[in-house]
Amino acid sequence: MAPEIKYTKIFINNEWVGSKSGKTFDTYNPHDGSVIAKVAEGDKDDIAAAVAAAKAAFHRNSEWRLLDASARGRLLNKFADLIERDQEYLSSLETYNNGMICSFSKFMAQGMLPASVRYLASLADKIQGDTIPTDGDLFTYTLKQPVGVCGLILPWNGPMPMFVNKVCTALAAGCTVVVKPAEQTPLTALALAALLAEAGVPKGVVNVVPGYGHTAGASLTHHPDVAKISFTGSVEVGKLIQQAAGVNNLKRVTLELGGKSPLVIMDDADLNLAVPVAAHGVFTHQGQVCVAASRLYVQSGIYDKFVEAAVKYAQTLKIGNPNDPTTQHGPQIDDEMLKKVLGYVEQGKKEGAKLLTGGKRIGNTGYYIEPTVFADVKDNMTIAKEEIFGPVQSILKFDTLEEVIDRANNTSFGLAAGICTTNVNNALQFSKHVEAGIVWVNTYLVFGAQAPFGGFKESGLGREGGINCLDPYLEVKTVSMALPKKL
Ligand code: TXE
Repeated sequence: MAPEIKYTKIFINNEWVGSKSGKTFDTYNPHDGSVIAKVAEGDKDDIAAAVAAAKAAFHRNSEWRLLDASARGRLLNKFADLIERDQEYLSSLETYNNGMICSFSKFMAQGMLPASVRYLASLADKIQGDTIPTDGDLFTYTLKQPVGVCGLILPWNGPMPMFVNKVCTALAAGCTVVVKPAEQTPLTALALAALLAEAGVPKGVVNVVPGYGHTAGASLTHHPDVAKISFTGSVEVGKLIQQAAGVNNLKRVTLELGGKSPLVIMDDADLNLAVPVAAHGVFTHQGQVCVAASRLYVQSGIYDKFVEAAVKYAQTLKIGNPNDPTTQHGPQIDDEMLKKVLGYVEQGKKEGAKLLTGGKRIGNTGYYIEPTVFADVKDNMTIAKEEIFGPVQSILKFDTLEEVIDRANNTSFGLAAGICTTNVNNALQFSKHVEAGIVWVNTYLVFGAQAPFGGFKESGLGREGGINCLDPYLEVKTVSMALPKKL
């Protein structure tokens, strides 16, 4: 049964309002392409109202600024409790609006998201400065203070985790936020905002403005009262955001961008482990994952055997309605991405890669694509260079570890990497020399809020998660006080 759609408006000052223009946009169900709801379409004026609310909530005498740090932590813990309470609803809404298979959206709402929120909540009262032994008769210390109003721009591929991680990091640091969810997937962001209000977040601290990137998103990035932008999305838009920060008020910028992540399978790998790890790495969420293992390097000694097993594995994935708990492979997000991914498949064939399974659209309703495996892919082929963001496994052959490290690094991306090997030296060498923000050994796609996440090179700027994750949301202030005599 379809989940009830409770919220479709803009959320400002803990109230639901229509867009100032009166405009709405349709949001869709990727399973069948049907319209789910009309959502208020925010633009420049709505962003201005949301930023004004967030700015007022950040005033030094505001309820939010006067709250004890530990109280911010408790408030976030309450939010985690509410996510757990509403886990069924939230996961069904995510599946409905995003096409994420329900076993995955449930895993998030039940465990991963509350755990992340609780971790971030635990950091709220650990923000500490230093006392510093400066020369002379001075007492010097540092204060770490929230940077101010943060603009959080979200992608469609993980609407709930993106909202939860970005918002709770900013709130733990004491900032206020304006969130711009992706135009494809506004619904869970709105439902989560309602839970934050229920948890007791004062008005104006969290504001959510659904709308398009070039309008609402761009005005957030250009707004002079926004102190920081945290963005997850394409490299192209990431660059626009950094430019906007540069020509305006030098906003702080955190960017989580795309990838073309290499996974290396050594001759000595355990194939019973490596084949599913590689499939999980690229087919999870239909390949719509920034860290997708989209360049699969297999060593020559096991190449043929591996390719055969990889094809068989891809063919066993159960494709179907994402609401069915046994489904392993659901739809792509929309028609645009469907066409884009199928375009890459055609390009792969044209450039001489060997298509061994999949490669076609399934049916005519919804946006389903068969899990696809290409072998004999070469480094200079388009499918080995560009982010496909779809269920396409591209297998390349290599001979030595030295060679594969160079080839793995020969890209402008640097988000994730992986290696399957039973030789610890291979694992250590590869992990040291590969240019990537996260490296997995004999596993792939495992995350924890306790560990930093982010990319080298054009895959991003800064890190999210981990013990230092509040730092990008804080300014450091040095205070030096003259004393009659050194202490
Ligand atoms: O991303 P966009 P799209 C990659 C993936 C995908 C490609 C395009 O390869 O195929 O990007 O996806 C907002 N100013 N990733 O078009 O456009 C937009 O409204 C401010 C990787 O969906 O970058 C949305 O909220 N904001 C990725 C968000 O940016 C703007 C996740 C992302 O949209 C804007 C998604 C502008 N000028 C896509 N233009 C990952 N790293 O996980 C757009 N936006």
